[in-house]
Amino acid sequence: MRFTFVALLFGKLAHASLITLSGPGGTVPDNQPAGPGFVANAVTADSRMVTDVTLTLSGFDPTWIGDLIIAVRHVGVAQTTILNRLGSASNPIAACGAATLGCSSNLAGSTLGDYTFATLGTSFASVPGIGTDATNIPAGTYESLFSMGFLTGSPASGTWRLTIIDASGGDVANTTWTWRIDLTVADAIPEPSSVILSAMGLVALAGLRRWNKFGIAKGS
Ligand SMILES: [Ca+2]
Ligand SMILES: [Ca+2]
Repeated sequence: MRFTFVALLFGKLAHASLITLSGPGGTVPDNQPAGPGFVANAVTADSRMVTDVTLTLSGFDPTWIGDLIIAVRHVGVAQTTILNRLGSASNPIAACGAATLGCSSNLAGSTLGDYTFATLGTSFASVPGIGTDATNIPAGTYESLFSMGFLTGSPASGTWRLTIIDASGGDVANTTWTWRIDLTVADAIPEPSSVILSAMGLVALAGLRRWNKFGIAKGS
């Protein structure tokens, strides 16, 4: 019980902030399996430690999600693949039959809302009708093929790159969409409120030590 109490106090000290990198979309060249595809770069000088990363696509309407290979890179540091021809052998979903062409369902961001890709999220395999050409996949947060955790654990500074490849002919994506990469970073300098909480935690620890010294808390 007492350790839980102290952990609660100190747990509030782990502050985090968000760095948002964003930009306009554009043409995703059709039937370009070897790339380069659509490429966008964004630079930050912020050197705080990255603890989480998500990618959000807004207003994006490709009509065959299995055409897409989407990756995020922290250039020269790390990368992860978010989609790799969903429903194909490289990103299999039973409902799509692991067919070479992948799932034929649609993203419909301009009418349904944003698609966010994260380490934890809805599995595309659980989307009703995912194996059907006419299905519009609901907006929401979806599980990345590979963990976004590959992009964490380093200072945020540098170039972040979004790459979207359309690897098969037909079903061309729209061009008027936007992208956003959100980097959660650990704050290097405690905010005043956390200094107060830190002091409260130290006082609490001192109190527990006193209890232990006099044996009052033992066995409780
Ligand atoms: Ca379709
Ligand atoms: Ca295509």
